[in-house]
Amino acid sequence: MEEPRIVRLASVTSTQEVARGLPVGSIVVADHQTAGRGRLDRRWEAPPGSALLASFVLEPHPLLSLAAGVGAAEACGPDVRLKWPNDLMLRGRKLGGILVEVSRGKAVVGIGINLTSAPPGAARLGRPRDELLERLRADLSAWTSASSSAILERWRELSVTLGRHVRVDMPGHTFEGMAQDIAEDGALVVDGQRVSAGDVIHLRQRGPAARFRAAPRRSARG
Ligand code: BT5
Repeated sequence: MEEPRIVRLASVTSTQEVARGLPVGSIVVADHQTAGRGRLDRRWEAPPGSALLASFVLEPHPLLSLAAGVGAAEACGPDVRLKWPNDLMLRGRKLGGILVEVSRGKAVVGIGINLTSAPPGAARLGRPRDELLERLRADLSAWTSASSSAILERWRELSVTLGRHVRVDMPGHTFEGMAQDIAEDGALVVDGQRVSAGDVIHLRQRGPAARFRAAPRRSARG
């Protein structure tokens, strides 16, 4: 069996492209991406050397996207929260993003986190890259082997989306409603409707005190 590899690159189109050819357990890290990708064919932009840009090759898992979000949020630190599906948020601003791509029995989880600079309106973490990469490795590995109920419970605690009035943008369909819960399969439940792909926009801000408070603990279901 092919051994997992850690590939460090100065520049690459996208770490996702290199990672998809490597065995499970491999990691690709780059200083710079010339064609960094977000979800839904969007771009991920970061000046050279300013961000953690990494792709992890993992076993597929039904709640991989949520598990990766929880692991990445915990690796970043106690103030980092999750906006559905798995934007990393710091004090109401986007700190990082996660792109999960599954093909041929492997999942490639791409994570971009702003460290020393961020686009206007976004946040940055100001932590050394290699130390954060080590934490990410450990936290992703722990959360991708956790039970579904543990992943869902922790995601609910870290979420800044639940309890918010949101606009849901799906291909060909937009509606507004209350983000009520996350379903067992990771879909967001908005006014009773399941949303499993697309974007949500938070419509009304909570008060300033509530915004920086940890989400209340919810008990695990079932
Ligand atoms: C994401 O997409 O948030 C997933 C981003 C994943 C990036 C990593 S980097 C390593 C790996 N290799 C890749 O090629 N990709 C992964 P999405 O939710 O679609 O958000 C994309 C949107 O975020 C863009 O349309 C911009 O509005 C915004 N954006 C772009 N660069 C950003 C940055 N550095 N910080 C904050 N927001 C950014």
